[in-house]
Amino acid sequence: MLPKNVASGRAEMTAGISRFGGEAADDAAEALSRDGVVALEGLWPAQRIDELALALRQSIPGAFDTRAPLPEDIWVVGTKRINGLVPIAGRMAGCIDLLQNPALLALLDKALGNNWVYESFGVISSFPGSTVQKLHSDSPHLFEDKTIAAMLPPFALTISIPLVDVDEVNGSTEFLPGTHRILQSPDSADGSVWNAVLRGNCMIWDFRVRHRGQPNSSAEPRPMFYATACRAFWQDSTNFVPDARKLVIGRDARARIAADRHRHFARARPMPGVVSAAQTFNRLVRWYAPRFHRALRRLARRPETAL
Ligand SMILES: O=C(O)CCC(=O)C(=O)O
Repeated sequence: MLPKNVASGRAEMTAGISRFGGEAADDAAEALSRDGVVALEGLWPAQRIDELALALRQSIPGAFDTRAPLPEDIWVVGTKRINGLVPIAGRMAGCIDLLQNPALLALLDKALGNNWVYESFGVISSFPGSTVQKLHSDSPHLFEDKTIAAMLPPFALTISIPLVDVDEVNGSTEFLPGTHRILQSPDSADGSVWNAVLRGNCMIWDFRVRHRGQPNSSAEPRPMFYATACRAFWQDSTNFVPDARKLVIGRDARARIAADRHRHFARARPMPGVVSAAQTFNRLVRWYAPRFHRALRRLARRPETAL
């Protein structure tokens, strides 16, 4: 592998994950196709990431502190590791700007075609003392019993955006490059690579590539946002229950989506509010108390004069 020098765009002979600056979408897409993982660097100012980290700490303290209660949509995924969904609304509305970064969008367009969609948005935190994760892919291959599966272009990508600088002490994500092109992936981590990731950079990987989170040996949590982007025919039924609210975008954040990029957020659901609560109540009454529901409807339809 020949990671690029971000400043010059020239290839460098250093081992690790290929790294690219914002203008190199073509080269980054090529490396992603070859290795199954790339790093994009300098996408956001570190200060912006710090602001969003603070907003997350206020909204979901459990993403930073094991003693804080975890909201319903956050679950434990290993020793001292959590993964969960984060609504993009209110304090977290600014996350919508992360997902619209031009360099990121250019790479996603190249890798997934023009009609890709965001599928989920959340946070993965590893806490002090977390141990190494099991090697895994984020999803099995499509058509996994056919040789062609390993030749197919990506159908889904994970974008990870660390909220703190990540290094060998607090634990980066480790990859086996090229394993998205193998049907029977190895269980050994021989030949794995990893990079330190500074705030403002992100890693993008193919759902099929083998990877794992390294242990967090520091005294601080290591939270990172993640988003899934995928082709429009696919949805993540491996990691979520069918009715999970994988991508929630409030009105405030929705108003910040560029007109020509709305299609990528087509799967987003609104924040639960009075209307959705009334719809849920209506559905529950219809299913579990149909006679009462019919009576309510009759009452609602009665002409005003009869009241
Ligand atoms: O924590 C990490 O570095 C990677 C996490 C991961 O791959 C996962 O939870 O599926």
